[in-house]
Amino acid sequence: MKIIVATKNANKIREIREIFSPLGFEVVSQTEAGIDIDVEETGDTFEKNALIKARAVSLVCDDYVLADDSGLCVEALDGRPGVYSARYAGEGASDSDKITKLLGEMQGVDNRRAKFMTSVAFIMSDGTELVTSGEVCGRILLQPEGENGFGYDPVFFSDELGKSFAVATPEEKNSVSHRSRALRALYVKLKQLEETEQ
Ligand code: ITT
Repeated sequence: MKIIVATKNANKIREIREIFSPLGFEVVSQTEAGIDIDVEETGDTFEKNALIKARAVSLVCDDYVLADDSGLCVEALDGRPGVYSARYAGEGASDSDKITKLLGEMQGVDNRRAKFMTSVAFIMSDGTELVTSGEVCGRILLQPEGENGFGYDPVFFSDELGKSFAVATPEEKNSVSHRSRALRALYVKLKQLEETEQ
């Protein structure tokens, strides 16, 4: 099954491909599909924003479309940056700018608990919409550790892996990540749908 992924984030595409290709999906980015649209993420939840992105791309193609909206929710910051994770340090800010801002806000804060969250929206060619979510718990490190991954990975210490997501290999991150959990839940829903249609 061919799926167009409604994102401009190359790291998300890489991870979605790593997780979904072995399950038999052909993962094509919106850029590879020649779709050049910018969507304003006006929702106040990951679920709403994932649907906004998926619907916008679904309107201009006949293929199955998947969108991922995700972010880091820090307990001591009342869940921020949350849905604003990409824009936390301003439009166009680098990953290291975002990390610097986060570590600044977290200076002297004892409660470092945080979670990554993802909602995935999937739209089928007949218009059927499926939404699933995933999360992974951990804590914010005092300083960045590791070079792998992207975004906030260097300062996110995964409870389950016992290391930062940027020290973890891609396989290790994918074995527990918010994104892989949301995608696996989607896979289960797709299989159930397939079975009820047979
Ligand atoms: P699209 O909207 O085009 O998909 P985006 O990067 O703007 O790309 P989001 O609006 O979902 O995507 O923003 C999520 C931000 O949260 C992302 O830019 C990263 O900074 C961060 N993030 C999401 N998943 C992450 C992960 O697995 N590891 C580290 N940081 C992550």
